[in-house]
This record gives sequence, structure tokens and C-alpha cells, in this order.
Amino acid sequence: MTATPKIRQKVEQLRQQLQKAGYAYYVLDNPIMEDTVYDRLYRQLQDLETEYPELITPDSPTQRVGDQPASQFTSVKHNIPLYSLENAFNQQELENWQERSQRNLGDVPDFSYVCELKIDGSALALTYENGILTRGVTRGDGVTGEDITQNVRTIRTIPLKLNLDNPPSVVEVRGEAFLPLEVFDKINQEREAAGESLFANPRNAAAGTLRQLDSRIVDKRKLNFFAYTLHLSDSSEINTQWESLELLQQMGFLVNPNRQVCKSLEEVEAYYQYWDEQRHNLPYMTDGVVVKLNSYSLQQQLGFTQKFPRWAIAFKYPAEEAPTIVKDIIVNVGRTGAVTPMAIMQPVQLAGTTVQRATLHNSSRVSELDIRIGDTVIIRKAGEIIPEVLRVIKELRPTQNQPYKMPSHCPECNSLLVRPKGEAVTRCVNSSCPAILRGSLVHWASRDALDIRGLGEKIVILLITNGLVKSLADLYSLQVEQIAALDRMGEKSATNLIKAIAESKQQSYDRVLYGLGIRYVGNVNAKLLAENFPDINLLAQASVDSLAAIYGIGEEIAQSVFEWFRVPANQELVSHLHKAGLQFNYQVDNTQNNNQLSSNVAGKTFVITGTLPTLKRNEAKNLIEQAGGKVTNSVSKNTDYLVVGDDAGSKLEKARKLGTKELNENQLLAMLQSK
Ligand code: 1X8
Repeated sequence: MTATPKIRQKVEQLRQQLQKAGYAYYVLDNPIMEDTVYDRLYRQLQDLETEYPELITPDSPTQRVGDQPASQFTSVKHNIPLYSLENAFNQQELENWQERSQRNLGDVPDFSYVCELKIDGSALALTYENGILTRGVTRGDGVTGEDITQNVRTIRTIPLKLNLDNPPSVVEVRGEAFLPLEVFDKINQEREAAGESLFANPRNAAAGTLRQLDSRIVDKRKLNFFAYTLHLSDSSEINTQWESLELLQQMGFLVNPNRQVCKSLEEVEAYYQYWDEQRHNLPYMTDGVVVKLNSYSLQQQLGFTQKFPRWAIAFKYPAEEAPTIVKDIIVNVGRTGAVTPMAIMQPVQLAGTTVQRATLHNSSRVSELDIRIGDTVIIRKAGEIIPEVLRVIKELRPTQNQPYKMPSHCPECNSLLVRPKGEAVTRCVNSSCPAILRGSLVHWASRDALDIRGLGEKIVILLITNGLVKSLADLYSLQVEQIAALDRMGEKSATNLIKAIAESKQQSYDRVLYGLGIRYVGNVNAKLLAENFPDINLLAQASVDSLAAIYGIGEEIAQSVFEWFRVPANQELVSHLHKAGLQFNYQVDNTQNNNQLSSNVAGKTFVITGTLPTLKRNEAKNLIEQAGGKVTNSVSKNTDYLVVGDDAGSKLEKARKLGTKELNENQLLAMLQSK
């Protein structure tokens, strides 16, 4: 069937509406449409495109995510080479740069700069032909890069079509793809839950993500993009960097708002100072500021060296990198059995903290670095990120030091370590390895899980080595005396710990689920699972398909959850924890009733008088007390209810004087039953 003009028009209208809504949501951060409305329009467009595939265009909002992974990326030559920037590490170097520029240019009237934040991400070059995105290429070595167009299309702040009436035949846009810190943290949390190696920093995570062959995975990672360079094929009216940033913004790109024209080097330095202090409040990583001459004609006069433009410089923030010496290399076994090599180093000050351990990530990284005991290394720490070894200074290597070999056996239980084909992570697969128990307990007690204050790694080790805890469930039968008897534990801290453990029984079902440490089940997935399967028995019986049917739960997670519940030891653990009193379901409705009831009976004072029709006095008393109420013998102004039976005497009289509420047995039972 061929599409009628009316259908074509409808398709065009849907695209425009979706494009506008997407722009408002992602670039302007100011949504104009509810998600459900967006989804409905999107599906309408999708349906029409399925029916009339000839109407699909590359700039259709439905074309952001490919349905086939690429088999590889092709190397392509950049239309215009991507230069790197010269660095200035202090004010002096900045001043030297300015003096050189000034000497080269002679006396010029307008010597203004544009200052922009230097984004710590991955540079991309985008090509638009007749306004349509046709190519997205990584920086590579600056001359050739990899064609990752399909991945670039998933970035919602990169327009598929420029917002220009008469676009130049070719437009080239450069900018930085980056992962917002929040997304980065989430990815690493999920990788940790999955027992996968962590990304060391958002830049690596962004670069790694861009090189994923499957654009559906890239899409999930929620990369973002700041545009900062514009090249137009046709001669244009653009004369300054500032104007090009404004035009980029008009074209539909996200341009970093924290830009500034500076008239002097003092203003540049003030901008730098301000952002050096404020940068930790930004939701993405920056590693300095980029200073550019604003005027294009001055830029042209200065031109390029072999490596850099002479008209721009990166003024970097103080180093969060430092050299130190490797004293030892150890491996750490995590709760999933993942083995992480770590360097133990001479302590060094870095980004405001003393650092003496750095991760080496995995055995491939160890061989790549060829790190050895005695080596001088550069380590790096940024913000909350785990310090890592960046590189080894081979020139400073002592002559006799030997290459480091990863152990073949687990340092904790001595079983053979395995590294599945195609995986970076080496694992101990002995499920009774003490390291796995230790890690599981620490995870169970962690803040997002059961949040047991005072149960840190040190205590966990004590509990395990003294044979007090052999599984998570054992925590709940610990006694104060057992803990008080441990090294450096007193009566008071033992009592506090037991109390904290007991209190963890009140933590919600989704936290318990997260605490179990099922692979791929981070705290977000745990919530999703708990909401959709509000009782652990339902979850334990769920099929892979019904798990994967939850929006946000993928096949891999579903499979992992399913398999976890098939393991007898895990079933036993759940049953023990259940018996210990942990929350394994959501009792939304019941809880509400409970609360209503409790507010009726709990904390209230009752007096019983006369003979009740069916209940003995003691039975009534017990029922009230079980519901949290109190029963006293005499009526006073503190009495909330008088329960009245036959032959009531003076108590009833007194209650009537005081205006105390009266209940008969039926009313009392109803009140108790609403529980
Ligand atoms: C690299 C970067 C530039 C800018 C921001 N972040 C970067 N990583 C910018 O100009 N706003 S420019 C640049 C380069 O030219 N190599």
C-alpha cells in the first residue's frame, strides 16, 4: 500500500511534535509533554512507519536506536583534523601563552577571550549534510577516528536534523560526549551488583560506552553531549567563537551555559578560580577551562602548530594525579568472588586525601600496565572515585624487579581461580570462600541495604573468624555476651550492635532483596522487583519471562534472579531470614489498617468492668495488650475507654461523670479486629 498525502502529512506532524517534545525535555530541561502522551505519539509514528516503511527517514525520532548491533566499526578520516589543546598548569603558563599570542598578532584592538568549561569526556565530530546527521566519528588520533554514527544517534541532545531553514550543505560540529555523574554512579553500582569490574571514571565509561557495538546498550547508558565547535561549509556571518556557540544552540544543540566572554587575562583567571571552587557542584566532570580567542580572524592569523591551535589553551585544574612507589600488589576477593588486583603504595596526598591503595581493575589491566613491585607509578583520584594506577614510569624501574603474576589460587580459600572466556574478571567460584561471606555481610549491612550501623568490615571479620556467623541469617541469633567477648568490643557497643541488627528487621522488603546480593540486582532493580512481586514467594516462583516483562528489567537480570532462586542454599537462606523476622513482602493495605487500628488501641488505656458476654476478663486484657493498649483497674481522667459488661458497678458511674467513652464487648472486638 502506498502512503496517501494525508498519511505523509500525519507522519511529518508526529515527527515534528516528537522532535519538539524531545528538545524541550533533553536540551531545555523543560518538558512540554507528559511521558504517556509522548509514548502514545511515538507509537503512532512507529506503527505508521511499520506500515509504510518507505516513509522512514534517518532523522525520524524512531531511528535513534538501531535494532542490529554493528559487527565492527570502520576507521574514517576526519574532514578536518581534531587538534588537541595545549595545557597551562598554572597562571604563569597562561600568561606566557598570552604574551606569545600578543607578540604574534601585534597591536590589535579587540583581544577578548571566550572561556568555557573543559568537559572530561570523549570528543566527537559530527557531520550534517543538508541539515541531516550523516556521520558521527570518535576523535581517534585526531586524523582518523571510528565511525560510530549509530551510537551517536542515541544521544538525545544531538539533533538528527538541524533546526535551520536553509542549512549549509555541510556542517561539522564538535563537542564532548560525557556521562553525567549520577548516571556514572548508577552504572557502576549496577556493575558492582553484577560482580563486573568498575569503570574508573566517567571519561572511561563514556569512551567505553561509545565503542559498544550494540546501540541498544548505548541508549540505556544515557550519554549526553555539549557542542563547542562549529564549521560551516558555506561562507557565513559567523565571526566569533561566541556567535558560533549561540548558533549551535539555535541549531538545537546543548551548549554549556557556563561560558563567558573575558576582556582581560584577569577576568580569565577569575573565571578559572570560580569554577575551580564550584566544579564539584556540577553534575558532570570537568578538568579545567578552555580559553579561546573570540575573534575568528585573529584565530586565523595565529593558526596552528604541529599539534595545537595557537589561539586556544586548556587551563587545567590542579593535579589529582601524583607519583608514588608500589610496595606490594595484592588481590582482593569481593562478595561475588570477583578478584581485584590492588597496588599497595607509599602513602601520598591526592585530591585532599591520603591514598595508599589503588585499584588495578583486573588481570588484563595488570598485564597492560606491566606493573611490578618497586615501580614508580602515577596514580589518579577524582572526587569520590576509587584511586587507580594510571601508568608506570618504566624509566624509573629498578633493574632486578620481576613481572607480577596474578595468583592462580584464591588467597583466602586456596581454590583454583577461574576466568571465563571473554570476561575481564577473574573469580573465586568456591561458594563457601570466607571472602564471599565477608563481602556478603558487609553488603547486607551497607547503607542502601539493611543499613546496620556499626557492622563494618572489621566487626564482620571478627564475627567470621570467631565462628559466630556462617551465613547472613546467623546475624539474627547473635547474643550480646558473644559480641562483648570479642576483641576490643565492650558491653555497650555489643548492645548497640545487637539493637541495630534487631532494628534491621523493620527494613523494607526491597532493601532486603537488594541486601541478598543477587547478581545484577542493584537497589533500583530491587525496588522494581519488589513492586512487581510484592511477596518473595511470588518472586521465587516467577518465570524468566514474567520477570523480564517488568519495564526496566532486562533478560540478563531476569535470568539471574530466576537462577538465584533455583539454588537450594539460597532458598534455605531466605527461609532462615524469614523465620528471623525480616520483611519479605510489602503489606501496603494491611499496614494501613494496622496503623488505623493501632491508633485506636495502641497507646490507649482501657478499664474493664462487669461480666462480658463471651470473653473472660483476662482474655480481653490480653487482646488489648497484644494490640498495644494498656489495661488498668480504676477509672481516671487518663482512661480512654471503659469496656462495660453486665452488672457494672461504681466504675461505670465514675466513667459517666468523667465522660469516658464506653464500649461493649462487640465494639471492643470490632476495634481489635480491624487490625
Ligand atoms: C576539548 C574540549 C573543549 C571544550 C570543552 N571540553 C573539552 N574537552 C570547549 O571548547 N568548550 S575544546 C577541546 C579541544 O579542542 N581539543
